Amino acid sequence: MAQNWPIQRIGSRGENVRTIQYLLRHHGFPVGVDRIFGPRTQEAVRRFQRDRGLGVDGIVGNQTWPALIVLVASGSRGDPVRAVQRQLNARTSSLAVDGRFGPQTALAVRQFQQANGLLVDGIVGRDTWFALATAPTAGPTIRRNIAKVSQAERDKLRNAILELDRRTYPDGVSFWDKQDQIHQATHVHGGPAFIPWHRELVNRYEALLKLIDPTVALHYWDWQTDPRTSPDGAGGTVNLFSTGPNGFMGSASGRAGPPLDGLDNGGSFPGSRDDTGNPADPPREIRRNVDQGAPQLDSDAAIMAADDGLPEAEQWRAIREAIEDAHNTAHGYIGGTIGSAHSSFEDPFVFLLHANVDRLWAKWQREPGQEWRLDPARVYGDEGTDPRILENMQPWAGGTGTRPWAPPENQQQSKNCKHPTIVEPPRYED
Ligand SMILES: [Cu+2]
Repeated sequence: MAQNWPIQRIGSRGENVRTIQYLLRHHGFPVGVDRIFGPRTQEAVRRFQRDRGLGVDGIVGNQTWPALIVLVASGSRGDPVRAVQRQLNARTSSLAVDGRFGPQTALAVRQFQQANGLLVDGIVGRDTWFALATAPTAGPTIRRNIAKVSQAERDKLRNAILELDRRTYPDGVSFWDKQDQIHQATHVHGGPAFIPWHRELVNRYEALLKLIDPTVALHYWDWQTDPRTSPDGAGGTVNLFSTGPNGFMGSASGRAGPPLDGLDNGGSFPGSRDDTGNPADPPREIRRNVDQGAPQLDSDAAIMAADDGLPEAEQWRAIREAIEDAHNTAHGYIGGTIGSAHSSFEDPFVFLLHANVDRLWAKWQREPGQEWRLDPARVYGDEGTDPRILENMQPWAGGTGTRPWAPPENQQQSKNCKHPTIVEPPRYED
């Protein structure tokens, strides 16, 4: 198969330029790594081409790309690994760009290979380099009100959600079914870790969605609105519980059904997860029992005011309790599968709800004049020394036996609620 590598020349910018700069450095042609293909990069390319007996034109295309790339695999070190880590981060990963090809990088490479239909071997050879140079990269992720984005955007999200059930971890559990297993293995409700733990869950889920489609974002349901008639911002309304193969989240009452019908066992108990206890089997049924009207819960402004007048050390506890309370009401309002903490992550709608939980935390963190709420040492106030804040988050730290974060894959990642990737709020548009 002829590979048409993306042509990079003077004036080009972006991740591929940075990759070329890293690779030039690796081959002994030092150049700044700044993502801009300027005269110095051009000159380094010319010298590289002369050195390799290639046509000397200062342009990186089908001739020069294959000469620049090197095999990168577990144990590799240096600039080529940095190039791979940067490319992966431009999609979905949040790897440390440390030039060391360890287990996290290997996992990210395998996920990228899986998402792009490549041989899944965790080795960055020619085909994987080519895919890294050509597969779409993610734009900045901004989570928006799901009723106010375009129909095409909702369709894209739905498609990615469904596709996650077709990709599996090494234990045979699909990326989608894994979410329920994670939630069941880890009980963090009603305490200081509830909101940060769910931020990690939501971020990781969005990263999986981006493996399928790098342009997708995990938008949120504004729980002040009836999800059947949520204002679209243009004078109309959107039914988030639209049904049929081209619908969004399926029915608001009874079994969700199409388009989510592939995610449950059609309502039948035999062979369901509830019957076999096997997380790889679908749950019996995704059910809804949405109440009349909109949920009866505090306005965003009232939630944001929950900590007013309190000393800094006590503000976090007040706000997290107010958010969790409203969240509990929202779960009960949707009812059915989401109405029970035990089964709520069997229904994809839960992520739209939890993106809203996270949005409110982010909103509070970004209130003007309150920069301390972005500081890991201060954001949790007097709960900052609570063991539940300080212990590494499970199951990703490998402590619950949940694969692939436990043996035999051992892809554990240790971070607690103060980790910068937890405290730094994702971007939301109100
Ligand atoms: Cu919840």
